[in-house]
Amino acid sequence: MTSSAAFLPHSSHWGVFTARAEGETVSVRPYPGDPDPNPILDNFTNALKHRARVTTPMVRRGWLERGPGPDATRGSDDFVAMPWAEVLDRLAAELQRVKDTYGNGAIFGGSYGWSSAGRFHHAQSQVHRFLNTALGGYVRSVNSYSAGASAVILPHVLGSMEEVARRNVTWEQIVEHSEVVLAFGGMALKNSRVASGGISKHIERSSMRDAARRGCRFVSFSPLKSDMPDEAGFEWLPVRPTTDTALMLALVHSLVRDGLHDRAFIDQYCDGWATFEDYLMGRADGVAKSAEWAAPICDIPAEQIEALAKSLPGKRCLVVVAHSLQRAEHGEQPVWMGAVLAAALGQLGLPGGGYNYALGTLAHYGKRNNAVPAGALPQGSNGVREFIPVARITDMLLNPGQPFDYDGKQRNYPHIKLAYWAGGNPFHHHQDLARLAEGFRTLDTFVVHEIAWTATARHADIVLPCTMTLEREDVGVTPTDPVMVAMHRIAEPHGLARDDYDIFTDLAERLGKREAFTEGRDTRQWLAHLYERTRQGLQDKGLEAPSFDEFWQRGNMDLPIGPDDGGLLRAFRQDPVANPLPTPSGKAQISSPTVASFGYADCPGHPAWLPAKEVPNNDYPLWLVANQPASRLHSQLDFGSHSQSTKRQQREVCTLHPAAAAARGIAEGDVVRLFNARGACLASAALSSDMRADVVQLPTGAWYDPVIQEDGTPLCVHGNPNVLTQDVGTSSLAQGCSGQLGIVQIEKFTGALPPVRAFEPPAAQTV
Ligand SMILES: Nc1nc2c(c(=O)[nH]1)N[C@H]1C(S)=C(S)[C@@H](COP(=O)(O)OP(=O)(O)OC[C@H]3O[C@@H](n4cnc5c(=O)[nH]c(N)nc54)[C@H](O)[C@@H]3O)O[C@H]1N2
Ligand SMILES: Nc1nc2c(c(=O)[nH]1)N[C@H]1C(S)=C(S)[C@@H](COP(=O)(O)OP(=O)(O)OC[C@H]3O[C@@H](n4cnc5c(=O)[nH]c(N)nc54)[C@H](O)[C@@H]3O)O[C@H]1N2
Ligand SMILES: [Mo]
Repeated sequence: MTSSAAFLPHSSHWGVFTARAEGETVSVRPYPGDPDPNPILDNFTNALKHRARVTTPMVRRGWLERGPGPDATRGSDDFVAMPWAEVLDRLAAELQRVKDTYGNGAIFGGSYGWSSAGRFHHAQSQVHRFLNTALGGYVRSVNSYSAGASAVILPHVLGSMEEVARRNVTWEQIVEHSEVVLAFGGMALKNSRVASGGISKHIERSSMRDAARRGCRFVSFSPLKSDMPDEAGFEWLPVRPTTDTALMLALVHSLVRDGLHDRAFIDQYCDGWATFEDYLMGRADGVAKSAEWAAPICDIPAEQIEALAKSLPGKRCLVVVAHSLQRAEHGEQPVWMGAVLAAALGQLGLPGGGYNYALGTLAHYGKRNNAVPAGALPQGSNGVREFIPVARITDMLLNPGQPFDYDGKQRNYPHIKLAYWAGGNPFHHHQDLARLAEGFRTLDTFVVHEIAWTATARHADIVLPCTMTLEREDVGVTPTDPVMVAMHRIAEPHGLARDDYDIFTDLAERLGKREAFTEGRDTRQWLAHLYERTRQGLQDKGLEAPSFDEFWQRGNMDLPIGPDDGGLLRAFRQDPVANPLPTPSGKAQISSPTVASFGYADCPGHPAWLPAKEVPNNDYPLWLVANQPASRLHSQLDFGSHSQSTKRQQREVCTLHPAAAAARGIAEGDVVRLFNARGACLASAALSSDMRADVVQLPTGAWYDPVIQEDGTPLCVHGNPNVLTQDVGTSSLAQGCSGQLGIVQIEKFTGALPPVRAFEPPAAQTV
């Protein structure tokens, strides 16, 4: 039992902390050494016993009465409470039925999502391990919503996305060396205060301040001024969304025209420059990608582009491209072009210079890596080879058997009968939610483990209540933070909630595979087993290596950190023969014969300006920027007190320019309706002149709460932008998520304001 007196250590994706539960409330204190704690921690304070929690296993009435099968009432049906033993019997039988009738290739366990920070109760790892060890495999998903395009393009150009983002330029180097930081998509503190697995010290704000004080010049290219903190003392270039590649091309054009590009560097370290230069200078297509050419495309004056280009040569210059730019049509292009810009300046691999994809978007980047490893739950081996790029979920559900392109190969969508989700919220992360709901209605059975009644849980057939992180023990550690946390249990599980691990153990038992799933370990034994990897690493280095019990008693433990060595790009720069890049030429691919050989018109063999298909028009004249929320992580704990404190009239707040508002008779605080052909949502309007006038910004994460409009499309009364976003891949190459941007019209909402019911459980629960 937990003593209510002591504050005990715990960790979350938004920071390390200590906490104490008293009745329904939790008091939270950030890690004492954290200079800039994340206010998202406050979302824990009222979460434990919130009415939105799932308290008992629930089964959808239609599934119970009519059995498994496609069902149009999924998402609007009632639920029936069922005892654990009975629901697990039925679920085990259904898993066995689907496997026996259709094979493992009919089970989707993609289960994308961030779940919670502990390494053992990492829900995705748990569900994957269960499906592998107890059933023999499942159709998986590859890549992420975060970096769907960059994960595929970067290995063709420089090396793996993780290497280029995470073992590269550090904040220490920026403070010491950088003279110019060109940040495409900005470097918003709201984003860099989050890291998967938890972080103990948030240093981005002070690093930008210190670098700026030394004289480092920060330039933020973004539709929103708020994407970089004042501490950076930055210049703001409000580029038109989706057009950064044109802007970067123009910068390089200006350098090449004036002979200011670093030819010696290009000759020694780059492959395929000539092909690219033919395109850049217009020798290939008759169009020079000059500043005059780019200016009307990206809405930045040509003189400003020219002046910026001229100011860069000879300076220690770092190019940064945010994840957001590649979460859009042709998202591969700015990621590739950022690398080419840094190469043209001869900066790749220099301390504080070159190209660090995604630096500033997450607290993982710009940090040194730990010198000792951390354990991870082994996932077993998967007997199914088929996969989908993660954001093609609806395409898969609606088009079984149909072909799709991916990274040079054509594949076919599998025919899925059962989907199993634990630790993710597709009705948060996916685009075109009406279409997603249609996809889920084709299933025989949809199983979800959740802590709360998200829209995903509401669309499921079997909803199993699981513990939230505060209700269980775990080990918190991430490779880019030196503090390892013994995550103590802060409170008893709410209602009948159980750990994902215990649920899967009991299901594995029913399938005759308990031992294969558990390896005979209970939770504490697994924690000690995972910890052993780190303890061994400490011992191998001749460092103090406390036993698990001692670590557990101490609560927090400092791990040794590795050198600030610049990773693969620095090693390559120092000795390109001994340390070639993992590309076909061993050099930076300015153009790529491999990508060219795929023959994709939407992703040619060198970075290119390719206009998006969905751009503002007469009906929907504004860009929607659907970016990450400041007040929570994605949709997690949207009912938490910090997230709630930022809502107005219970709705999410959207921000638009005073000119756009005035033209529509919209005033600060009005409830507005954002709409396009796919659907609509309500939000409370805030006005800001620190943004482009053709943009309306609505963050993701308000829980989907639909009512059906007259034309049959959904109106989310709470403010979820994914009713509006389009569900298309970034290109045939990566098929990544392109949900960052959309097109909308906006009007003052004058009807009777519908209540927000997102946090009301769908049916009376019996506990
Ligand atoms: N329009 C638009 N859409 C986007 C984006 C965008 O920029 N624009 N960004 C995308 C990006 S980058 C991402 S990463 C995704 C994020 O998408 P997700 O990762 O799916 O979002 P989360 O809200 O973090 O979902 C985690 C879920 O796990 C649940 N959970 C927490 N702990 C546990 C646990 O221990 N067990 C179980 N079973 N469940 C648990 C939480 O309650 C929550 O519902 O969204 C993407 N969607
Ligand atoms: N508080 C908080 N922090 C988070 C998260 C969260 O949910 N909440 N999620 C985390 C996750 S999983 C990820 S992957 C990262 C995501 O990191 P990002 O994807 O980089 O974050 P976003 O906030 O979606 O986008 C950053 C900014 O890019 C700008 N932008 C959009 N389109 C364009 C464009 O075409 N050109 C230019 N130049 N700028 C553009 C927008 O103004 C936006 O504010 O954030 C992480 N950090
Ligand atoms: Mo992400």
